[in-house]
Amino acid sequence: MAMLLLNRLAKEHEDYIKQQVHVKNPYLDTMEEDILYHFSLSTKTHNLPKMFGDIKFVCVGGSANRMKAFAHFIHQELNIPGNPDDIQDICEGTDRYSMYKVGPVLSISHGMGVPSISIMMHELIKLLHHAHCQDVVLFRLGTSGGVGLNPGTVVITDKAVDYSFRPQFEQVVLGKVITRSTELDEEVASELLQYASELESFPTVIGNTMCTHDFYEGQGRLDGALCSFSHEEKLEYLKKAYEAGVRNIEMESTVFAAMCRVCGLKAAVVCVALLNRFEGDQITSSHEVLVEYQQRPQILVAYFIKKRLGLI
Ligand code: R2B
Ligand code: URA
Repeated sequence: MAMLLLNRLAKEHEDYIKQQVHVKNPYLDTMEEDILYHFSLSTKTHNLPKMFGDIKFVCVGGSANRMKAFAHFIHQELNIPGNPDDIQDICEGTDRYSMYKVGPVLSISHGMGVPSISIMMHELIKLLHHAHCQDVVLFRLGTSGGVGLNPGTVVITDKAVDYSFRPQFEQVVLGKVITRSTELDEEVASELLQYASELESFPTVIGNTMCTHDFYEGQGRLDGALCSFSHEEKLEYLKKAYEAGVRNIEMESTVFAAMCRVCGLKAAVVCVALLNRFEGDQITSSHEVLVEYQQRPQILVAYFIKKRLGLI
């Protein structure tokens, strides 16, 4: 009997540890105050557990307007009482990022590219840690260039890969390159795929997402201010990417995946393809069409959140 109880307690403790946000920095605990500079928040001036302790889902995306729109959308989807126009930008003290909290959902913008999202992720993960959040799932909701896909197709990322199609993220630390794995949560990805088929609202595939450090030459575009390769070389690279399982190209997934993985956070990347890169480089769809495309990842993730909360 006592043994059974001990085993249960040990299991409960193990689960509790698993659900925590693990910051991997021994210096953090020694700091009297932690200023989350780019969020304009601090452990001394803000009660982070009170403000954020109930967060279960964090949705991040490049544009501040899109993440505000997502906050309004999720407010409506979760039937949260009150006027959505009263949702405040928690980071209004800075114009680096925007942050909105709607019930258990946090919606944050991260800007464009790896350096911008990586600064945001450091401060977000510390925020979740200081707030003692548990069992949090993170989503990047984004736009991307499709590789062999029709515009409007939603891609759930299987592996986030680098320019050589490797599932890893390279970071220079003290002048040396360190490599981290970019594996994402398989369960969350397959749950999302299942929900996409239930929704039947737009084409959705699962595939690898290539993350680059540039929108133009870095993604093999022929329409930048510089172009150091031919049309044929571009197509050859995209063909190789396709053969390696790449279905879309964007600019943040590898560092997002790597940081979540190290800190024990479940994460997924859901991006809509704005164009098929085999067919061109310029984004020619109308504003209205692009706005509708960008709602697709939001619709899918909102459905996931509602399922997880037992609302549908
Ligand atoms: C997708 O779209 C942006 C570039 O237009 C970039 O942030 C990304 O990953
Ligand atoms: N975002 C990208 O990074 N690439 C595209 O082609 C479209 C959106």
